[in-house]
Amino acid sequence: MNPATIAFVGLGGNVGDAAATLREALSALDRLPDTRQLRASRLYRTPAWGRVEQADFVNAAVKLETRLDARGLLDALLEVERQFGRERDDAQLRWGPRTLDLDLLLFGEGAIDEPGLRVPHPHLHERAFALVPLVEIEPEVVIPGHGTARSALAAVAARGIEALP
Ligand code: PH2
Ligand code: MG
Ligand code: MG
Repeated sequence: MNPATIAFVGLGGNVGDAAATLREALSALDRLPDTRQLRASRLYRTPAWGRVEQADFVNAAVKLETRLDARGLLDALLEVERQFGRERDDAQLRWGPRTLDLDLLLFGEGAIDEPGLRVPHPHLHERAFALVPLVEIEPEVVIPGHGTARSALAAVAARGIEALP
């Protein structure tokens, strides 16, 4: 049995009723094997980042304790994305609209750099839509190479991000 590891996952979506999708995805994450949810952020409405000509996103973050390894957790996240109708194919635009995006933000305290699996998420420290919910649940968590989540958020523009009621 693997040791228990703390992981943080970012959730996002901007197609259909993204708030409802994220709420259901949060409970799907809580049901993953050998995994339990320790904390979930509120849902936030966030302006699209990277490719701005698309609908606002809804974003959230969750803190998990898991006995899956990083690859096992990543595979489980991709499977949940598929269950929610996410299609990954060549036609999918980079940074384009999506029903549900689950990103492994942090896994334990270290860094991983393997094909398809990079932790910390390479853009985490520069994306307010990921940092705002992360700071809500764990402001002092360290993003390896970039200091705490709180200090990373202080260095980026976070305009237009609002918690949903
Ligand atoms: N995801 C992207 C690209 N841009 N912008 C916001 N606000 N939220 C996202 O989750 C997001 C994005 C690619 O994964
Ligand atoms: Mg993403
Ligand atoms: Mg993704």
